[in-house]
Amino acid sequence: MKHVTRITRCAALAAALCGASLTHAAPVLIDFSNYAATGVHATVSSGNFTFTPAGGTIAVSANGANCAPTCAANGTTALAVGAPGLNPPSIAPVTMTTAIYSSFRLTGLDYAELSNNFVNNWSASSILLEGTLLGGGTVSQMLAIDGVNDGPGGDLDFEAAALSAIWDSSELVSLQFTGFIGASANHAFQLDSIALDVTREGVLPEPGSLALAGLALAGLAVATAKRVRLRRI
Ligand SMILES: [Ca+2]
Ligand SMILES: [Ca+2]
Repeated sequence: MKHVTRITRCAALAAALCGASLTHAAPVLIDFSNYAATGVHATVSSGNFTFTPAGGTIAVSANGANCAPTCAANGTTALAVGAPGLNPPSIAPVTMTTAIYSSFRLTGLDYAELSNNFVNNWSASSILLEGTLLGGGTVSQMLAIDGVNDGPGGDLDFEAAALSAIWDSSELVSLQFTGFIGASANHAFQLDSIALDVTREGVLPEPGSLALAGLALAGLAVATAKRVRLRRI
């Protein structure tokens, strides 16, 4: 019985030392700063996340450049989602996924119109966010776009999302974005500064932690052997 108790203590110690390193949570900011200029792409990647349209292509916009009429600008590069008939001809939804992290929580997001012109019916007036949860199920929120947009002028074209509290407790494996005008989907918009708390499972313990765990286990084994030997004498 005493032997079983010692084994249990040893296993508990190993779990305490090694288990803490198996899950790693950290903030990540997706700001598309790894792109230097405006360009059209099949997919766009930033911060170990990839944005893929259901069809067509998507773009990176550098301070609203290369747009007619003037596109929303925030002085940096941003993700530009188009619409059928535009360049890029993005087909909704655009899905954000990662091959690095096991799950993530959405903590912040900047968004804007693609253009300052709603009249031609291709720049969205709202964006639907749909998150797929780790373990199944979905969460969603509709964000209204304010229509304030003067390109690289003095107006604040991008707005910070007022995120629902549901995102605080939602561990996501993917997040989809669809631009709407009323009930009509597949319209253009921009995204930037997507803030996340990411979780990475299965990270190996740091070499220092492993060495400490090894030393602690070796120490326990020596102490146990000494006690056994002492009792046998
Ligand atoms: Ca940016
Ligand atoms: Ca705006």
